[in-house]
Order: sequence, then C-alpha cells, then structure tokens
Amino acid sequence: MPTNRTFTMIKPDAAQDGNSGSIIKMIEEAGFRIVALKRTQLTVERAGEFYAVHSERPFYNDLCQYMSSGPIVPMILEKENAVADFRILIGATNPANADEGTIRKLFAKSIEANAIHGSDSDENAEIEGGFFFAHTEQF
Ligand code: IDP
Ligand code: MG
Repeated sequence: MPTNRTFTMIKPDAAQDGNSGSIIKMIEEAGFRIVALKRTQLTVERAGEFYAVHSERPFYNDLCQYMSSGPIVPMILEKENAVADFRILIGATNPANADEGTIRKLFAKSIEANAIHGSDSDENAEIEGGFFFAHTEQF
C-alpha cells in the first residue's frame, strides 16, 4: 500500500559545501513535509549496508568510501505520490543528464558525488527510513 512517504539524504558533498539549507528549502517549497531529519555520519561498513543492492557494481567500494567521507542529512518526507515526485525533483543520477532546476543539476559535482539520494520505491523508502530512524510511524 502506498505510504506517501519517501526517504532522502543530503550526501557529503552537498552537506560539506553548506548546501543543506538551500536543498531543504527546495524540498519544502516542492510540497514535501519533513517527517524526520538529522545530521549524522556513516561508517564505511554502514554505507556498505545501505548500498548492499549495488555490491556487485564496479563503483561500490568508491561509493561506500565517499558516502562515509563526511556528514550526511537523512530525512523522511511526506507528500502525495512522494517517491515518484521526489525523483523528479532530484533529477537524473548523472548531473550531466539532469533537467534544469533539479537538485542534482544545481548542486551535484559528479555521477558519484551527486548531492542527494531518493528512494526508488515505496518499499525501499520504508526500509531506508528505518535504517536511520526508529518508530517513524509515530512521527
Ligand atoms: P540513484 O541514486 O539515482 O537512484 P543508483 O543507480 O541507485 O542511482 O546509484 C546509487 C548511487 O551510486 C548514485 O546516486 C551515485 O552516488 C552512485 N553511482 C551510480 N552510478 C555510478 C557510476 O557509474 N559511477 C560512480 N558512482 C555511481
Ligand atoms: Mg537508487
């Protein structure tokens, strides 16, 4: 059943550059309600767990190093059609292919350091939110 929730995290490149506030403003202006938010940092092992689905991809080890290289800002967001609408707001994985006005077009540095994560399904949004926040049903 759709939950109207998605999960996101501002990645180390964007957090380090002081772009968290600008990105959160775009998220709120696009109609998403912030259900949960914190600033934290992953160990390389935790990053590996989060991205386990990509463990066979050639970029996996670099990705885990990068994702543990600095603070991140994970969030649970709520909006009708949240997962699909949020993927539109962030743009393509590779910022070179991202539409004008998307978060990745504005803030991403590369296909790896691409500023922000967005869940790809309701099921993964639930799993990924639970990876960072406990008892989210109470929020
Ligand atoms: P997504 O974040 O747009 O859903 P995925 O294919 O799920 O993209 O990849 C997860 C993350 O892995 C990307 O956001 C990016 O940080 C990194 N990544 C994806 N493809 C590549 C690549 O070809 N080279 C380096 N890093 C990549
Ligand atoms: Mg993905």
